[in-house]
Amino acid sequence: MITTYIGLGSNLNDPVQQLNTAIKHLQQLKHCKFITCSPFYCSTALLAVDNQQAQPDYLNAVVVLATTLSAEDLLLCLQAIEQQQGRQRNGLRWSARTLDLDILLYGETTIDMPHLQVPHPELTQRNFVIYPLYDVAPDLCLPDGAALQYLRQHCETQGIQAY
Ligand code: A4P
Ligand code: MG
Repeated sequence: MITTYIGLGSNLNDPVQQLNTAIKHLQQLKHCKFITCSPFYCSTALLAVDNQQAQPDYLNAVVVLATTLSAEDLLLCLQAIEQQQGRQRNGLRWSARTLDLDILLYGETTIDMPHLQVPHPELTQRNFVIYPLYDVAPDLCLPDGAALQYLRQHCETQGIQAY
């Protein structure tokens, strides 16, 4: 089985309930064993340069799964859960969302396809990913050798707080 780390994010329609519902869905995923979920963090919305419209704060967390699914099949399962929870895409980058599920890491595998990049390309830049990831895997190293402990010690501390 491959250990995979899933990033959860929500800033619409009761984010606490959205994350809790998503966790239930992840616990029921076929070919997956639910390992654990991080604490929740509240963070200021990071806006895209080309979509600067103000947004509500986000709730973020990380779930750990062990799976026999391929990374591509796992992505399809995650997108189905997003759909079930009313995710809408309006064409604008990084718009507010009921639920976003990203594959942060899939074992030690590096994937660079048009529709799937793993590790998630923004992982090392985002405190709302690094904080919860560190909580569930403090000894983890990324495929390029970067230690999560180093990322946690050096990442931005502004704009994030434990929920
Ligand atoms: N895709 C590629 N790699 C992956 C991956 N590792 N996991 C593709 C999941 N999907 C991946 O995603 C766009 C496309 O990314 C998908 O079609 C998939 O094939 P999307 O969910 O439709 O759109 P998105 O989430 O708006 O785009 P993107 O680029 O994934 O954005 P991010 O990185 O998810 O960032 N601020 C705070 N505080 N907290 C947040 O969680 N999230 C975002 C969105 C912006 N600001 C935030 C937060
Ligand atoms: Mg996404």
